[in-house]
Amino acid sequence: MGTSEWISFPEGFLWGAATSAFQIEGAVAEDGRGVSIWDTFSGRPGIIRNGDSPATACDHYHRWREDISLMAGLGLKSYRFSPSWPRLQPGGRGELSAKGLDFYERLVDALLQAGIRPNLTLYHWDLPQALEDEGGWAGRGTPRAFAEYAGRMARRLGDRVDLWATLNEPQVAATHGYGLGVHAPGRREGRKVLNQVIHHFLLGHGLAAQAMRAAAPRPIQVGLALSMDPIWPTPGRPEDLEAGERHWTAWNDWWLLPLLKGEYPARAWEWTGADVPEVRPGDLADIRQPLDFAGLNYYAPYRTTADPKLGPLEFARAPIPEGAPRQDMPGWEVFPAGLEGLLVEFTRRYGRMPLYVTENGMSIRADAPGADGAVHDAERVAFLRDHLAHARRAMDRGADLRGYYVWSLMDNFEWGFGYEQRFGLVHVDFATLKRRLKDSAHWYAGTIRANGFQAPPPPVLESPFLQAARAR
Ligand code: IFM
Repeated sequence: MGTSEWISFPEGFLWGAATSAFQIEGAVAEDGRGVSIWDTFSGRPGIIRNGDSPATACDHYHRWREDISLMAGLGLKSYRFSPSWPRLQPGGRGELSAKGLDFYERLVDALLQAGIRPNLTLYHWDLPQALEDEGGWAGRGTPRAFAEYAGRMARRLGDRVDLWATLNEPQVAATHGYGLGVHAPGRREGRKVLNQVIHHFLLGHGLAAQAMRAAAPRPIQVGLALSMDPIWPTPGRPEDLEAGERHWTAWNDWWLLPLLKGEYPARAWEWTGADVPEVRPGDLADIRQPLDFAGLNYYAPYRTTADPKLGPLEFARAPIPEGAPRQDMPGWEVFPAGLEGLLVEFTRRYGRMPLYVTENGMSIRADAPGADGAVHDAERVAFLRDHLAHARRAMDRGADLRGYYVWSLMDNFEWGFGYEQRFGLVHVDFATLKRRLKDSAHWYAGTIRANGFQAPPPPVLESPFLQAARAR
């Protein structure tokens, strides 16, 4: 390594790691847990790689004490997790189940006792099947039920949990679940229904935020975790920049403008024509609730490129540049400057507001203990170091970044990829369920302790949007 510098973070920066219920808990039929769309979907033949079953996952439902000890050992300041909705409301409505509540209350109490601040995401994709049977997110019943659930949860846990996200990556839940059909519930709807699903996710967020604030016994912070398209058109190609700008309007603004301003982007609405969703009076006011923070999940850039064959709402992706590093998720390039670009670009377009990187991480399929018993994931160490270095520079450039969560605390059930893709700081042997800290976990623990790390200065790679804005 050439020259390197000390990169330090402000006092109180929230160092965390993240998981989600369906990916780690297991115990799918225990203590009255209901069925979620992911139980149904993953049970269909041929859906999950290698026929892997989520029934046990990391067995966190039984091993949560050990998992909290691991977190405490790492020195985590915060842990981002999601409760399982069907464990709390097996049919998606009504009183919260006593056993379900008991589990999450014990978890939260133990986190607090270990000095770890819980950051709770209410919806990480495990919709109760009973609600999908009524139409799921394509209908208005689901956002209403979600708000009712959110209010009940905030009433019960709002005295101890102060950081709440309504939804995780609703963009992915909508497109993959209701458009492409590769995530639960596996529907392949046309554009019109998909836009309605998106509208109902937004509505669900807004109704839930209101219900949570009304019900919480003390003030809580409410936001959501977004997977925006981290658009990075090819610098110096005006046609790509134009395509990228259109992509940003039609996709990122489609989610962000209703949330922040209570309106859909007018240009994109025109392009959408007859496929616009039904928006009832009052919906947009319900959607636009004060956001205490925005969570941004970042993995890989979207290199939008112009393609004259495509309509205004379609986007083409340029191939990953030759020789560029990749992670093991198919098509995911490693591009740390993209995180800086996203944080800076978000702030430039939507204004300065508290931000968290609610997910960032790298999958290495081959992670396994070596002869010395350790897991040497040097690439993940470099990945985390480089992304954090760029995130830190984004802070100097005006992004109000308050914390960072590694995806994931431990290897887990990676949806359609089953257990094949490993994102964890902690290695899980899925045969024995033994946990083992990887080298990246040790590196992260040292970083948290020192509130900084030694790294080569990150390259200056300005977002093409900003370059263009400057040139104007
Ligand atoms: O595992 C997922 C997570 O559930 C949502 N964000 C992306 C991660 C990696 O694919």
